[in-house]
Amino acid sequence: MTFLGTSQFGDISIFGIPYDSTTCFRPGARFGPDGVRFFSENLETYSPVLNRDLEDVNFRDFGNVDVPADPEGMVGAVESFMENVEIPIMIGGEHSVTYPVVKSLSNRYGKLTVVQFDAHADLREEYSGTRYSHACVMRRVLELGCDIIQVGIRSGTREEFELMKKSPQIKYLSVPEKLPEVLETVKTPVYITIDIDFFDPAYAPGTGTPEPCGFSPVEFFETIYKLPPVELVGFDVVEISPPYDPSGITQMLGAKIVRELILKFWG
Ligand SMILES: [Mn+2]
Repeated sequence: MTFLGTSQFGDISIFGIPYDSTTCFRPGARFGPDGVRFFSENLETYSPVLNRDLEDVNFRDFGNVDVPADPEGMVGAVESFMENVEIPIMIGGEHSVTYPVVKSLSNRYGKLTVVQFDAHADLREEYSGTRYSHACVMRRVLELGCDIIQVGIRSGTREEFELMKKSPQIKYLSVPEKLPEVLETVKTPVYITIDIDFFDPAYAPGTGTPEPCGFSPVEFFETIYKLPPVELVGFDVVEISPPYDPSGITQMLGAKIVRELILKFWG
């Protein structure tokens, strides 16, 4: 199965990374890519808000990357896969899978700005014995020299929140509304990573570590529609866990995010 409306060619490449080996609480995100593809079938290709249609966009679905269970092996496998990808649209998998994608892009483009929609800071130096845990992903991204705009973070350690305040590379937005204005001043290529737990668990219950007091899909999409025309070099949606999503609404939200972001930037 491929993502809704997929054509045979194009520089925009959807792929999944079915990986959740470092998940600390409840695994299941490995089923995210195929779950999002399945629910995408229930979406229209046309976006009434954007007045654009996926049928007018050339993009491919490469299927899923074959990744080993060990974190270093996963990073290596995704990095080699990325050599054949022009514009990555990645469906996770747990959040650790964002690192090798951003690493490949930062080797290609130099300095990047990474916009992170997430409930958790993901800035730990190490977690459960690995530096590549999903709880460390943005710390690793920071080490690549990227600037990070963190949106909606409401969970983390005291040390993580102190790092958010003191690091000149990090800008923290407690609410998404300010993002369009902040992105106006960004001169580097931009990558967007969306951890589905950014949303309130009421809207996105199907995730490994749900965190109360999150945001609504309406708040998110209103922000996305207002974004300035930055040089977007890729994006991902991660941490969707179908086993905890019996109604399918989280996977459906993931599919809609993919459609709207493609149409907003490449439609
Ligand atoms: Mn995360």
